Amino acid sequence: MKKIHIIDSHTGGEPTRVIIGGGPELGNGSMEQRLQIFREQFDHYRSATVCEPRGSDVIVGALHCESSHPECISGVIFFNNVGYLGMCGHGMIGYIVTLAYLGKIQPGIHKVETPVGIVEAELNEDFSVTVRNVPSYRYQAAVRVEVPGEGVVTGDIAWGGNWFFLINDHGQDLSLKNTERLTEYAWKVRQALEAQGITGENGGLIDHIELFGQPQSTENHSKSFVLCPGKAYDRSPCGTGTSAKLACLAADGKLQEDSIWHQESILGSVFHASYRFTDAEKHKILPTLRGTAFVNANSQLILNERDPFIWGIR
Ligand code: PYC
Repeated sequence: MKKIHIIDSHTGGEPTRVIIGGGPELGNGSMEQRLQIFREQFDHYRSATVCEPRGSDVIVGALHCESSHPECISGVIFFNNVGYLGMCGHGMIGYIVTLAYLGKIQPGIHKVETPVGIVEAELNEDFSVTVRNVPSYRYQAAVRVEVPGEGVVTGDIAWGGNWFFLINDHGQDLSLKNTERLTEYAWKVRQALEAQGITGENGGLIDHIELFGQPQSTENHSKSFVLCPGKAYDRSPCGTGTSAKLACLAADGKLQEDSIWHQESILGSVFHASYRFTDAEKHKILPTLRGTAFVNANSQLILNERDPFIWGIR
């Protein structure tokens, strides 16, 4: 019987399941190269870890790897119920808290290699985590898409480590009791973007849809509902989505460098975010996100050869 050692945590309500041992052997290449091997040869480890019956559509998995990059303490590959993520903000916060729980790191700044670049994460003394995400930018503003049954929807396309379509004007009630309708609406937008060939730069698939509205708390600036690639909604404010949001705010001149943006999730959990431009042309930003995660399980997945669903329900 094979065993996979996992640590579960949640970041603002959104779960992360880190594979610490017993995962696939992907070699010594870059995280980008290892992601390709993971996807092509070991995808059954992804489904065994996050899909039913051991997991659920909501769980984001993270494979902990040694990095061959001299600056990095480790590497990580994020995945979900349908595939792989370039970066994951809530997942990185959960990953860092997991490494701290295991005694592998102390408070301070740590560099981690991801398939889309090196991310700097600071474990703070209060055990919150500050993530300096990959360069983010708005690719296109005010893109119109005809959504069957919903009419024309206008949104921005932005990169925050994944591709997002960000919608302010949607007429939907952003509340927890309305998540079924929000999911239906956002999924229709996603399908319409794909059907109409609307993509991120270089044909990048837009697989995250973000709706923004008024926050519950007056301390926050905005509330979001984020639909993830596998149709589950993010319980956290979504780190890469908040990065994409900052890129749009910066491009519109609505948020100054170093000002703190409080992004509230559909649950009411919050990320504190800010940015700096990467270049004099102000084309890209470097976003910073701060949030907190809690470890809530340390366990082993058991893979029994007699189990017809040994590799998950795929
Ligand atoms: O926090 O970046 C994020 C994220 C992406 C998908 C789920 N969470």
